Amino acid sequence: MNKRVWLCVVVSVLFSTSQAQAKDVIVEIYKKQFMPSEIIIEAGDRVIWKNIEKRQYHNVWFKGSGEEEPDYFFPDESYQRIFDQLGTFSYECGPHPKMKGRVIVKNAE
Ligand SMILES: [Cu+2]
Repeated sequence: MNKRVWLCVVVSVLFSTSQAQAKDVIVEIYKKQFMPSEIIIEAGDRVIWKNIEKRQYHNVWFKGSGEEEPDYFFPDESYQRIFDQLGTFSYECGPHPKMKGRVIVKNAE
């Protein structure tokens, strides 16, 4: 195997490995709580917030990041986001500011 082919194999293996590691992490919303309220994930993971209330709507607002408040989502709906940046990201629910959570993004090992 010449050098270039070898490099190509190594790169594609690394790439497919990092792709395979990205995972979905579920946060359920019930009785006006994010469960769990704090999660630790790796860069590239996707967080899916599922509203499992009977009738209450919510949103997931990263207010501290200076973002606009997103739309509400209703029971049986979800909201999702992929985290590529490392750091701690706090959020709350726009209509219910007592509902707070945070996402801690660490480097994939
Ligand atoms: Cu809410």
